[in-house]
Amino acid sequence: MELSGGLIKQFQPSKRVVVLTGAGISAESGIPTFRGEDGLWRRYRVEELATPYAFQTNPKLVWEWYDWRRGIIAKAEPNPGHLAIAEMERMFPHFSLITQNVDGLHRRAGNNKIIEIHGNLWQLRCVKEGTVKEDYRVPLPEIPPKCGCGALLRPHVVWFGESLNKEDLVFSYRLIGKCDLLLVVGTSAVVQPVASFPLMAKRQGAFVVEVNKNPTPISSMVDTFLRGPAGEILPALLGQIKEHWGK
Ligand code: BJW
Repeated sequence: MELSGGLIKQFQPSKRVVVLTGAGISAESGIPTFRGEDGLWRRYRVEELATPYAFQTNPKLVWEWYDWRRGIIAKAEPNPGHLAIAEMERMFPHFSLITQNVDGLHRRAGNNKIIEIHGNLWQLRCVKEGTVKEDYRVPLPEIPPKCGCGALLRPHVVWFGESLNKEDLVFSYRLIGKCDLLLVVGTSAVVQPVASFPLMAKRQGAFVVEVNKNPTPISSMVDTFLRGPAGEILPALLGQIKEHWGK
Protein backbone atom coordinates (compact mmCIF):
# COMPACT_ATOMS: atom_id res chain seq x y z
CA MET A 1 0.00 0.00 0.00
CA GLU A 2 1.61 3.23 -1.18
CA LEU A 3 0.59 6.30 0.87
CA SER A 4 1.01 9.86 -0.39
CA GLY A 5 4.39 11.53 0.15
CA GLY A 6 2.60 14.63 1.47
CA LEU A 7 1.02 12.57 4.24
CA ILE A 8 4.27 10.82 5.20
CA LYS A 9 6.09 14.20 5.42
CA GLN A 10 3.62 15.29 8.13
CA PHE A 11 5.14 12.70 10.48
CA GLN A 12 8.34 14.55 11.43
CA PRO A 13 10.17 13.44 14.62
CA SER A 14 9.66 16.85 16.23
CA LYS A 15 5.87 16.76 15.83
CA ARG A 16 3.54 16.49 18.82
CA VAL A 17 1.57 13.41 17.89
CA VAL A 18 -1.68 12.28 19.49
CA VAL A 19 -3.34 9.00 18.56
CA LEU A 20 -7.03 8.59 19.39
CA THR A 21 -8.43 5.07 19.19
CA GLY A 22 -11.81 3.34 19.40
CA ALA A 23 -13.13 -0.19 19.23
CA GLY A 24 -12.08 -0.65 15.58
CA ILE A 25 -8.39 -0.93 16.55
CA SER A 26 -9.20 -4.08 18.56
CA ALA A 27 -11.56 -5.60 15.97
CA GLU A 28 -8.72 -7.51 14.31
CA SER A 29 -7.87 -9.02 17.70
CA GLY A 30 -11.34 -10.60 17.62
CA ILE A 31 -13.03 -8.13 19.98
CA PRO A 32 -16.48 -7.06 18.76
CA THR A 33 -17.07 -3.35 18.17
CA PHE A 34 -20.09 -1.60 19.68
CA ARG A 35 -21.93 -0.44 16.60
CA GLY A 36 -22.58 -1.98 13.21
CA GLU A 37 -23.26 -5.69 12.60
CA ASP A 38 -20.91 -6.76 15.38
CA GLY A 39 -22.41 -4.43 17.94
CA LEU A 40 -25.29 -6.39 19.37
CA TRP A 41 -25.01 -8.68 22.37
CA ARG A 42 -28.10 -10.87 22.62
CA ARG A 43 -30.64 -8.31 21.42
CA TYR A 44 -29.30 -5.30 23.32
CA ARG A 45 -27.64 -2.15 22.03
CA VAL A 46 -24.69 -0.62 23.88
CA GLU A 47 -26.89 2.41 24.72
CA GLU A 48 -29.19 0.03 26.66
CA LEU A 49 -26.45 -1.73 28.64
CA ALA A 50 -23.73 0.85 29.28
CA THR A 51 -25.85 3.05 31.54
CA PRO A 52 -26.22 3.54 35.31
CA TYR A 53 -29.96 2.91 34.84
CA ALA A 54 -29.37 -0.53 33.29
CA PHE A 55 -27.05 -1.40 36.17
CA GLN A 56 -29.51 -0.22 38.81
CA THR A 57 -32.41 -2.14 37.30
CA ASN A 58 -30.56 -5.30 36.25
CA PRO A 59 -26.97 -5.58 37.52
CA LYS A 60 -26.89 -9.30 36.67
CA LEU A 61 -27.65 -8.65 32.99
CA VAL A 62 -25.05 -5.87 32.76
CA TRP A 63 -22.44 -8.04 34.49
CA GLU A 64 -23.21 -10.99 32.18
CA TRP A 65 -22.37 -8.71 29.26
CA TYR A 66 -19.11 -7.55 30.88
CA ASP A 67 -18.18 -11.09 31.90
CA TRP A 68 -18.73 -12.23 28.30
CA ARG A 69 -16.53 -9.41 27.00
CA ARG A 70 -13.85 -10.08 29.63
CA GLY A 71 -13.78 -13.70 28.44
CA ILE A 72 -13.17 -12.62 24.83
CA ILE A 73 -10.58 -10.00 25.76
CA ALA A 74 -8.67 -12.37 28.05
CA LYS A 75 -7.99 -14.61 25.05
CA ALA A 76 -7.20 -11.75 22.64
CA GLU A 77 -3.73 -10.56 21.66
CA PRO A 78 -2.65 -7.12 20.45
CA ASN A 79 -2.73 -7.01 16.63
CA PRO A 80 -0.37 -5.30 14.13
CA GLY A 81 -2.36 -2.05 14.52
CA HIS A 82 -1.73 -1.95 18.28
CA LEU A 83 1.92 -2.83 17.73
CA ALA A 84 2.37 -0.03 15.18
CA ILE A 85 0.96 2.49 17.68
CA ALA A 86 3.30 1.17 20.39
CA GLU A 87 6.22 1.64 18.03
CA MET A 88 5.11 5.20 17.30
CA GLU A 89 5.37 5.95 21.03
CA ARG A 90 9.01 4.81 20.91
CA MET A 91 9.73 6.83 17.74
CA PHE A 92 8.13 10.18 18.58
CA PRO A 93 9.48 12.02 21.67
CA HIS A 94 6.20 13.97 21.92
CA PHE A 95 3.61 11.22 21.75
CA SER A 96 0.35 10.50 23.58
CA LEU A 97 -2.41 7.97 23.16
CA ILE A 98 -6.02 8.59 24.12
CA THR A 99 -8.09 5.44 23.92
CA GLN A 100 -11.81 4.96 24.40
CA ASN A 101 -11.18 1.23 24.76
CA VAL A 102 -11.39 -0.50 28.10
CA ASP A 103 -9.66 -3.72 26.97
CA GLY A 104 -6.10 -2.88 28.04
CA LEU A 105 -4.61 -4.11 24.72
CA HIS A 106 -2.63 -0.92 24.05
CA ARG A 107 -0.74 -1.35 27.31
CA ARG A 108 -0.12 -5.00 26.50
CA ALA A 109 1.22 -3.92 23.09
CA GLY A 110 3.77 -1.69 24.82
CA ASN A 111 2.21 1.78 25.05
CA ASN A 112 2.76 3.62 28.35
CA LYS A 113 1.65 7.17 27.60
CA ILE A 114 -2.04 6.27 27.62
CA ILE A 115 -5.21 7.91 28.79
CA GLU A 116 -7.97 5.29 29.09
CA ILE A 117 -10.69 7.87 28.87
CA HIS A 118 -13.61 5.44 29.30
CA GLY A 119 -11.90 3.41 32.02
CA ASN A 120 -10.70 -0.17 32.21
CA LEU A 121 -12.76 -3.31 32.36
CA TRP A 122 -10.26 -5.19 34.51
CA GLN A 123 -10.90 -2.73 37.36
CA LEU A 124 -13.94 -3.10 39.63
CA ARG A 125 -15.36 -0.30 41.80
CA CYS A 126 -17.46 -0.58 44.93
CA VAL A 127 -20.68 1.39 44.42
CA LYS A 128 -20.75 2.28 48.13
CA GLU A 129 -17.13 2.93 49.08
CA GLY A 130 -15.81 4.00 45.65
CA THR A 131 -12.72 1.82 46.12
CA VAL A 132 -11.19 0.34 42.95
CA LYS A 133 -9.41 -2.99 42.66
CA GLU A 134 -8.05 -5.04 39.78
CA ASP A 135 -9.66 -8.39 39.09
CA TYR A 136 -8.54 -10.55 36.15
CA ARG A 137 -10.64 -13.62 36.93
CA VAL A 138 -12.57 -15.01 33.96
CA PRO A 139 -15.34 -15.89 34.40
CA LEU A 140 -16.03 -14.03 37.62
CA PRO A 141 -17.02 -16.51 40.34
CA GLU A 142 -20.07 -14.45 41.36
CA ILE A 143 -22.41 -12.44 39.09
CA PRO A 144 -22.97 -9.68 40.06
CA PRO A 145 -19.72 -9.47 42.06
CA LYS A 146 -19.81 -7.95 45.54
CA CYS A 147 -17.37 -5.97 47.64
CA GLY A 148 -16.24 -7.19 51.06
CA CYS A 149 -18.57 -4.53 52.53
CA GLY A 150 -21.56 -6.30 50.94
CA ALA A 151 -22.31 -3.63 48.31
CA LEU A 152 -22.23 -4.31 44.56
CA LEU A 153 -19.07 -3.93 42.53
CA ARG A 154 -19.37 -2.32 39.10
CA PRO A 155 -16.95 -2.11 36.16
CA HIS A 156 -14.66 0.92 36.59
CA VAL A 157 -15.74 2.33 33.24
CA VAL A 158 -17.68 5.40 32.06
CA TRP A 159 -21.30 4.81 31.14
CA PHE A 160 -23.68 7.06 29.19
CA GLY A 161 -24.80 10.03 31.26
CA GLU A 162 -21.74 9.76 33.54
CA SER A 163 -18.94 12.29 33.61
CA LEU A 164 -15.53 11.29 32.40
CA ASN A 165 -12.69 11.46 34.91
CA LYS A 166 -11.97 15.18 35.22
CA GLU A 167 -8.16 14.88 35.22
CA ASP A 168 -8.21 12.63 32.14
CA LEU A 169 -10.50 15.03 30.35
CA VAL A 170 -8.48 18.14 31.22
CA PHE A 171 -5.26 16.41 30.20
CA SER A 172 -6.83 15.22 26.93
CA TYR A 173 -8.08 18.70 26.06
CA ARG A 174 -4.58 20.02 26.72
CA LEU A 175 -3.02 17.41 24.42
CA ILE A 176 -5.58 17.97 21.68
CA GLY A 177 -5.19 21.74 22.05
CA LYS A 178 -1.48 21.70 21.30
CA CYS A 179 -0.90 18.68 19.07
CA ASP A 180 0.51 19.06 15.54
CA LEU A 181 -0.88 15.77 14.31
CA LEU A 182 -3.91 13.77 15.36
CA LEU A 183 -4.31 10.19 14.15
CA VAL A 184 -7.87 8.94 14.72
CA VAL A 185 -8.24 5.17 14.45
CA GLY A 186 -11.30 2.90 14.47
CA THR A 187 -13.92 5.05 16.12
CA SER A 188 -17.42 5.79 14.84
CA ALA A 189 -16.92 9.31 16.30
CA VAL A 190 -20.45 9.57 17.67
CA VAL A 191 -19.92 9.37 21.43
CA GLN A 192 -19.29 12.70 23.12
CA PRO A 193 -17.18 14.34 24.36
CA VAL A 194 -14.43 12.35 22.59
CA ALA A 195 -16.19 12.65 19.23
CA SER A 196 -15.41 16.39 19.31
CA PHE A 197 -11.65 15.94 19.72
CA PRO A 198 -10.87 15.71 15.97
CA LEU A 199 -12.74 18.94 15.20
CA MET A 200 -11.03 20.67 18.14
CA ALA A 201 -7.64 19.54 16.87
CA LYS A 202 -8.46 20.68 13.35
CA ARG A 203 -9.63 24.10 14.56
CA GLN A 204 -6.39 24.76 16.42
CA GLY A 205 -4.39 23.93 13.28
CA ALA A 206 -3.42 20.27 13.70
CA PHE A 207 -3.20 17.92 10.73
CA VAL A 208 -5.85 15.23 11.25
CA VAL A 209 -5.63 11.74 9.76
CA GLU A 210 -8.41 9.19 10.10
CA VAL A 211 -8.07 5.41 9.67
CA ASN A 212 -11.34 3.50 9.49
CA LYS A 213 -12.93 0.69 7.53
CA ASN A 214 -15.94 2.94 6.88
CA PRO A 215 -16.57 6.68 6.58
CA THR A 216 -17.68 8.42 9.79
CA PRO A 217 -19.16 11.84 10.61
CA ILE A 218 -15.61 13.27 10.74
CA SER A 219 -14.31 11.77 7.48
CA SER A 220 -15.23 14.79 5.39
CA MET A 221 -13.43 17.25 7.68
CA VAL A 222 -10.14 15.40 8.24
CA ASP A 223 -7.04 16.17 6.15
CA THR A 224 -6.56 12.55 5.10
CA PHE A 225 -9.00 9.66 5.35
CA LEU A 226 -7.37 6.25 4.97
CA ARG A 227 -10.08 3.67 4.40
CA GLY A 228 -9.32 0.10 5.43
CA PRO A 229 -8.39 -2.13 8.35
CA ALA A 230 -6.14 -0.50 10.95
CA GLY A 231 -4.08 -3.70 11.21
CA GLU A 232 -2.97 -3.22 7.60
CA ILE A 233 -2.91 0.56 7.25
CA LEU A 234 -0.97 1.43 10.43
CA PRO A 235 1.99 -0.93 9.78
CA ALA A 236 2.14 0.37 6.18
CA LEU A 237 2.07 3.96 7.43
CA LEU A 238 4.78 3.24 9.99
CA GLY A 239 6.97 1.46 7.43
CA GLN A 240 6.79 4.44 5.06
CA ILE A 241 7.52 6.94 7.86
CA LYS A 242 10.63 4.96 8.79
CA GLU A 243 11.69 4.78 5.17
CA HIS A 244 11.29 8.56 4.87
CA TRP A 245 13.28 9.17 8.07
CA GLY A 246 16.06 6.92 6.78
CA LYS A 247 16.49 9.07 3.66
C1 BJW B 1 -12.39 -0.44 12.00
C2 BJW B 1 -12.07 -1.76 11.97
C3 BJW B 1 -10.84 -2.08 11.62
C4 BJW B 1 -14.20 -1.65 12.63
N1 BJW B 1 -9.97 -1.08 11.32
N2 BJW B 1 -11.66 0.58 11.73
C5 BJW B 1 -23.39 16.11 23.42
C6 BJW B 1 -24.30 15.92 22.43
C7 BJW B 1 -25.12 14.79 22.42
C8 BJW B 1 -25.01 13.82 23.41
C9 BJW B 1 -24.09 14.02 24.40
C10 BJW B 1 -23.30 15.15 24.40
N3 BJW B 1 -22.45 15.05 25.49
C11 BJW B 1 -22.74 13.92 26.14
C12 BJW B 1 -23.71 13.29 25.50
C13 BJW B 1 -24.31 12.00 25.94
C14 BJW B 1 -23.47 10.81 25.59
C15 BJW B 1 -23.31 10.65 24.08
O1 BJW B 1 -22.32 10.97 23.48
N4 BJW B 1 -24.29 10.07 23.43
C16 BJW B 1 -24.23 9.84 21.97
C17 BJW B 1 -24.54 8.39 21.66
C18 BJW B 1 -25.12 10.82 21.32
N5 BJW B 1 -22.15 10.89 26.23
C19 BJW B 1 -22.00 10.59 27.51
O2 BJW B 1 -22.93 10.30 28.20
C20 BJW B 1 -20.59 10.69 28.08
N6 BJW B 1 -20.61 11.47 29.28
C21 BJW B 1 -20.61 12.81 29.28
O3 BJW B 1 -20.42 13.46 28.28
O4 BJW B 1 -20.85 13.36 30.52
C22 BJW B 1 -21.34 14.69 30.58
C23 BJW B 1 -22.79 14.72 30.06
C24 BJW B 1 -23.65 13.68 30.37
C25 BJW B 1 -24.97 13.70 29.86
C26 BJW B 1 -25.39 14.75 29.05
C27 BJW B 1 -24.50 15.78 28.74
C28 BJW B 1 -23.20 15.75 29.26
C29 BJW B 1 -20.09 9.31 28.47
C30 BJW B 1 -19.90 8.41 27.30
C31 BJW B 1 -19.46 7.03 27.79
C32 BJW B 1 -19.38 6.00 26.66
N7 BJW B 1 -19.21 4.72 27.23
C33 BJW B 1 -19.01 3.58 26.37
C34 BJW B 1 -18.95 2.31 27.25
C35 BJW B 1 -17.62 2.26 28.00
C36 BJW B 1 -17.48 1.02 28.82
C37 BJW B 1 -17.50 -0.24 27.99
O5 BJW B 1 -16.68 -0.45 27.09
O6 BJW B 1 -18.39 -1.03 28.26
O7 BJW B 1 -17.80 3.71 25.64
S1 BJW B 1 -20.25 3.42 25.08
C38 BJW B 1 -19.15 2.84 23.85
O8 BJW B 1 -19.03 3.82 22.77
C39 BJW B 1 -17.76 2.78 24.52
C40 BJW B 1 -16.87 3.30 23.43
O9 BJW B 1 -15.64 3.75 23.98
C41 BJW B 1 -17.71 4.37 22.80
C42 BJW B 1 -17.29 4.74 21.41
O10 BJW B 1 -17.40 3.65 20.54
P1 BJW B 1 -16.28 3.43 19.43
O11 BJW B 1 -14.99 3.11 20.06
O12 BJW B 1 -16.29 4.56 18.49
O13 BJW B 1 -16.80 2.05 18.75
P2 BJW B 1 -17.90 1.84 17.61
O14 BJW B 1 -18.31 0.43 17.67
O15 BJW B 1 -18.97 2.86 17.69
O16 BJW B 1 -17.12 2.12 16.25
C43 BJW B 1 -16.09 1.26 15.77
C44 BJW B 1 -15.51 1.87 14.53
O17 BJW B 1 -14.42 1.08 14.10
C45 BJW B 1 -16.49 1.94 13.35
O18 BJW B 1 -16.43 3.23 12.78
C46 BJW B 1 -15.97 0.88 12.37
O19 BJW B 1 -16.16 1.25 11.01
C47 BJW B 1 -14.50 0.87 12.72
N8 BJW B 1 -13.78 -0.37 12.45
N9 BJW B 1 -13.22 -2.51 12.36
C48 BJW B 1 -10.42 0.21 11.38
N10 BJW B 1 -10.39 -3.34 11.54
